[in-house]
Amino acid sequence: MAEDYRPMWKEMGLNLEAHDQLLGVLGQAYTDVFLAQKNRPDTMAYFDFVMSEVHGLRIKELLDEKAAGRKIIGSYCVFVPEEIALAAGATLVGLCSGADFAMEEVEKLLPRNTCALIKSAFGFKIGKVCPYLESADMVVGENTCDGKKKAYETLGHMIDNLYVMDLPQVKSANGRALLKAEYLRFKEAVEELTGVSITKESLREGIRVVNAKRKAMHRLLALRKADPAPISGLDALLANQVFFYDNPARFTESVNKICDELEQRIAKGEGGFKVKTPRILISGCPQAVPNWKLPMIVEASGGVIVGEESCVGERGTRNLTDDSGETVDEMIEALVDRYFQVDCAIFTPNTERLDHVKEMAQMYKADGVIHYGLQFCQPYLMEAIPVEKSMEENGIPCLRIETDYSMEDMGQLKTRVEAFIEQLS
Ligand code: BJ8
Repeated sequence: MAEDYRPMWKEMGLNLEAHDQLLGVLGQAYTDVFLAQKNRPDTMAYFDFVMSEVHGLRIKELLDEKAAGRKIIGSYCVFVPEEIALAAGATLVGLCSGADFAMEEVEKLLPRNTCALIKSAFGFKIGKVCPYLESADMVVGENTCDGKKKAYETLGHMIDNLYVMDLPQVKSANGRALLKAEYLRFKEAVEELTGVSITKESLREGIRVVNAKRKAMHRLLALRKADPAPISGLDALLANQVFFYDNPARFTESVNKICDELEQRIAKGEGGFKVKTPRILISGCPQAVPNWKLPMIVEASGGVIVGEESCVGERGTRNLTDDSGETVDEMIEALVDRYFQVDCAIFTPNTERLDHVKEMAQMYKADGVIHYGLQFCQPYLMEAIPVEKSMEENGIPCLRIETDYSMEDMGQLKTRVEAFIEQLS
């Protein structure tokens, strides 16, 4: 980071010492994992810059927005509609975190057998190391898995601006009605926060901006069908991660630039990997920054990741919202239609997800699927078994991984992943 942001962090109330420690770990991991890759698209330089400024320039932008009267809304789930935030003149940022922090303190508040994603969110709050969380005027939790649902009860005592969104668990008419009611309630809460009434024009614009972001991600994913793979899974995952906190218009433009470069690479038969490198689809829990453990292992073990069936991936970005509604209510309906298709493992039954994993494996010509389950994540670990069965029935090799954010099992994971990739090639 070129500029000294310490005064800014101090003013935000961050714990400077702990924050330095976190940034040091993040910077080192980024250098070791991303900058060490070969044959990266030149346009990934934008994401290198974003990551170098992840707690710097981007936070300054958010604080400048706040100074100009714009509100910042933080979210832990892809069910929180960015379109509504944008329509009310607010900015939505993702808060899920992918690193262990202040674990001893966290385990005084949460059972040890809580998934790493939830513990990480608590660690970042306890340690006062997340400028996104500290800058948020409203933090949205959601009733999804039991772990998150109950954790928000405790988090609510630690932050005074927590808003909890109820979410359906069944894809029924009642479930859809609940989602619509909750989106209307969220719209009201955001309007109250910002003092801005959402109009059909502003909602249409919010939908347009988010659709453009998602379309750029669809384009990127489609290009990954090529062999040789034009981009590493690590770089594609990074784009999916940055999706949650970058300025939306700038993000869209940057991903489209990457796609332009990848199209040229593909036309010349070039790629980041050799032709016929074993192609892997990752399916399962979200991988938030800086959780790059599994893709790093896969791509260091002779494979290339060609898709992510994940909320930090295609589960989060697929499907656009129809913006042709004539009224706010019609557009809210369109949002509900779009989001109700998200096949998170909190739904029961959730056979759509099995179909989706199979479709993705076929579409991206994956030689195998690795199911990524965070330890203690019941919804995804439970679904890992039917996913594996469905893959077997369709002749697609599948490896089930269960892990956390620590590096202790790296050796063991590498051995298993190497053996799996060996079997594919
Ligand atoms: S829509 S996947 S972002 S809830 S890993 S906290 S499920 S125990 S994150 Fe998610 Fe929304 Fe669903 Fe997507 Fe619980 Fe599992 Fe932890 Fe998880």
